[in-house]
Amino acid sequence: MTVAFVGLGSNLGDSAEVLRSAARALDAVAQTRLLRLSSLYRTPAWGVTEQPDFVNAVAMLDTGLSAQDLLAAMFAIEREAGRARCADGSDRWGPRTLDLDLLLYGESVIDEPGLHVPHPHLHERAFALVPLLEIAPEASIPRRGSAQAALQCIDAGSIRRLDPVDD
Ligand code: PH2
Ligand code: MG
Ligand code: MG
Repeated sequence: MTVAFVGLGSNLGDSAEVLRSAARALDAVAQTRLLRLSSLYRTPAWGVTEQPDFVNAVAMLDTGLSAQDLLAAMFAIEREAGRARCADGSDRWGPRTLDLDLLLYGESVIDEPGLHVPHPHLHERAFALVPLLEIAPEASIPRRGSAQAALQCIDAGSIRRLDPVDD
């Protein structure tokens, strides 16, 4: 079994409900159990900033699946949530109903077409590091060091935890 961390993001539709339902779907994946789910956070869009704020969270899983099989299960959950992808990848940075990113898979370093673990941007994204550290304060990013140290290098000031009643 391997402990894996998955980033959840949405900025279309009822994002809070989309994320909670995605967490239940991750728990239902074969050989996979949801160990922890972070709070939900409202975060300004990173990259292409002219789009609505996101709601982000991180899930900690225990899985018997390979990273490749876990990723395939994540894509299926995205599709179920109504996520459409452009074949040419042109919507990569645009609004989405659900985005699931494999952030960490044990201590593994994987670089294959379509599968890069640790997630190449994890260390520079407060919207992933803040929820990750909430549920795994000791998390470390292979080849980069502690997640805590990574967060200290970036601005996390505009990440807001959603009140359970305020989503
Ligand atoms: N995901 C992106 C691009 N920008 N910004 C925020 N705040 N949250 C995201 O999940 C996010 C983003 C591409 O996947
Ligand atoms: Mg993403
Ligand atoms: Mg993604």
